[in-house]
Amino acid sequence: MSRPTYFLSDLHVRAPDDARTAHVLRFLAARRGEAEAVFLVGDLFDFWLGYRSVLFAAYFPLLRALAELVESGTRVVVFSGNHDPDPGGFLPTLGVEVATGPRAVEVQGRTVWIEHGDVLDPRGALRRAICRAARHPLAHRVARAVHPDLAWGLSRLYARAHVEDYAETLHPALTGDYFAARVAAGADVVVLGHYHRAVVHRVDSPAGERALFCLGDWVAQRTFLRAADGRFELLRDRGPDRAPVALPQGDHGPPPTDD
Ligand SMILES: [Mn+2]
Repeated sequence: MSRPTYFLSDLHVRAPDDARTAHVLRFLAARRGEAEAVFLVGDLFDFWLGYRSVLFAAYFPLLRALAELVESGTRVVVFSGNHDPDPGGFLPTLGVEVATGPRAVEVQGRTVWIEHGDVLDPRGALRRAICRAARHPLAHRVARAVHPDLAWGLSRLYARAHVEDYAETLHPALTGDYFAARVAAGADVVVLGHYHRAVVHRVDSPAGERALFCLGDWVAQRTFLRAADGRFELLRDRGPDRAPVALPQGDHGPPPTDD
């Protein structure tokens, strides 16, 4: 029997030691030797620039956790997001694979289409334009010309001004036309990050179940997708002492009480 594979996104890790980072590090540590693969589907870092010779010190615990996961025999794939559009050359030195665009992968006999989702955001042309600009190599060159300490300080201002709106449900264009097009192109399962909503959208077809999952986040949702024994389930982490709970069909925001 194959080991489970995991997908999570929008961890938005920023501090070396806050509660969010602690949850992420605990989750990744528990995957050592347990997971076949872990796909981190964008915005793993709240702010990251792929400098040639500099790393942000706040990310040392997270980078160490990724390296330890690789060393345990787990495949680790990091997708770029609109907060970390320029992965740079360091992550591959840890044995981490980097994807700067969509990827189709085979997981437990299913074809899984994975992308962060920012450049197809149906909520507005301006949002898409900003995300496309953030992914342009010239933007990365300009940003890397700023002193790293200054860039880090500016990114913290941006983070403070940027609060997720969990009231907004997923746009029907994603579960409609976008999903249909991906399935027509051969996907059995479609995985998106970026929207911070935890979405389970399963559709029965004559060829078998097809599903779209939006991964939620680790800012307020603590959600992840697990593929085990051929079954894909979106789960909510509830800490080290309680089993995660599976989310039902639907579009979910954070639970009412934080635990
Ligand atoms: Mn994003």
